[in-house]
Amino acid sequence: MTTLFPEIEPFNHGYLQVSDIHNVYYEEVGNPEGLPIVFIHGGPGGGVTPEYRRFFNPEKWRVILFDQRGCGKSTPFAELKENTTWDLVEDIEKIKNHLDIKSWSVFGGSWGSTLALAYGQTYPKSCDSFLLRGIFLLREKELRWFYQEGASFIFPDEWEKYKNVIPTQERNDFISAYYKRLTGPDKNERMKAAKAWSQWEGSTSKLTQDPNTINSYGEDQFAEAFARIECHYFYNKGFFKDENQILNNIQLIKDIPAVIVQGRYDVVCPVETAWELHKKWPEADFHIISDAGHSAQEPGITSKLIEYTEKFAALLTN
Ligand code: STX
Repeated sequence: MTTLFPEIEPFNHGYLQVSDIHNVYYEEVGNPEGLPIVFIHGGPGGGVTPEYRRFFNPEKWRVILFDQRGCGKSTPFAELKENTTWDLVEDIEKIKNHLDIKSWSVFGGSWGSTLALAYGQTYPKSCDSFLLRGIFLLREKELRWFYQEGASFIFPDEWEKYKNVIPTQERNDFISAYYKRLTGPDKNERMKAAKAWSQWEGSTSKLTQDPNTINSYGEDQFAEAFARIECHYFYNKGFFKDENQILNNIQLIKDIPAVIVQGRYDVVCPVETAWELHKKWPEADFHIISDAGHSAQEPGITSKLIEYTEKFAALLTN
């Protein structure tokens, strides 16, 4: 099993103004002369953490990580205005151009896989390879599974806490009920909803529940951005015109080297979606990790991802 590379500090960081109101934080780690790769975090609204820098051999890769609009160190915090999938796709291309990069590899898990694919299909010539994990395509059945009924059957104890924030008469549509509270004027209501929403995800992300993960998802700052931004994207169906848009456009990227890594016991983004993607994209390598849930920190998933950052570094160097 391969584990994360050692802790590392950025050699460069900054802000890029991407709209009248939004400034996006980015950082670069590794080798300034190395192969460029962009890290696309999850949520939406999750932000980057120092651990995400460590999937990449720092001698081979120049890694660019950034906080998507409204989260992490990006400003304004938890802002939902001018915050859509297509805004983020443009931000990625703007960061690439700002850093004078011609093309780069794209690494993303969960919502990061959704955004990586949306970006790749918009700017295929910008992409050297794709490393995708815990596939999420934001379709109705995926949202329904996690936020309405399905995952609730596996984690009924955790579900109860998520459910109880919403009065019985509104429980036929949890996403709308949460949206109302997360965007409402009452700060207490907003934070209560934000914590319950975030901790539901924190308590279901790993094969074995980890109290530290659950607590960190429940921290005020993190929960507010994560819950508000996620719910805003899901309430708006990811701003896709057609929920099958990504699956129906794989031909745009099919010849770009790619790998899909998926935990068998992923309860947040069940393997069914990765399987459908694999069927539409047989050219991409496909790995189901037999003893893993959703998180990138699952040992089998971390190991497979690093195997591929090494493999693609060699492939792209020749
Ligand atoms: N959202 C799944 C997702 O993208 C439905 C996600 N879940 N947790 C995360 O992202 C973080 C690890 C970024 C907090």
